[in-house]
Amino acid sequence: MRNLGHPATGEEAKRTEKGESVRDVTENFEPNEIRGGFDASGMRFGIVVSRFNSFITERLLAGALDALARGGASAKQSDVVRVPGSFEIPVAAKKMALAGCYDAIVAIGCVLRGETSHYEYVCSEVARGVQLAQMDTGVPIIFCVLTCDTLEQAIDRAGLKSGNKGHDAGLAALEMAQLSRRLRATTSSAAGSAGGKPPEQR
Ligand code: INI
Repeated sequence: MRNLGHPATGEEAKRTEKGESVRDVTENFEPNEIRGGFDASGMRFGIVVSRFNSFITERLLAGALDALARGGASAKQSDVVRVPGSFEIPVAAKKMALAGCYDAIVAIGCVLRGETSHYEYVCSEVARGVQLAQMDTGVPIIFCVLTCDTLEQAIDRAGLKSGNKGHDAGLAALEMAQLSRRLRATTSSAAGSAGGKPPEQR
């Protein structure tokens, strides 16, 4: 009996409904892969940095700028905006995204657990706010806000034992900036060839 709506298992998994082996049909099947590279040409980047725990955030910023520079970005292609604390990152990042001139934005902060529940509020709101800002605007906003129990954990992630998370964020910004441009180009040409109509109206 056919197993409708469920993933095939065992021997079934190796055959299509017509009985061809899966390998036969996928051998010459090469889908378009749309990827972002790490080339900053023609791109503009925004970086929002929290001054709170600046001992850490300035190191993360240096890491992010290093990654952008290695991707070929000049200083003129990158704008740095400073905010008091991580809680203020989302509003600044969203305003930058709405300006329409940035290909990607990096949000840099460091929240350290204290004795009260303040940490939880700041962490959850900065994460939620950054995600909302990128989903509302469609501009990639890279989340580089360390949320650590101790200063030592933060130091490790700002260039000591665990690399520099700012550098990782800079690379993610390069990749997402280019991926976004490519997706825009691909999806607009696909929409053009389909008469600009969504699938259900074709
Ligand atoms: N902001 C941080 O970025 N990191 C912290 O560890 C932190 N702590 O622990 O309080 C912090 N608080 C300030 C907060 O982000 C706001 O700037 C403040 O509440 C004003 O809105």
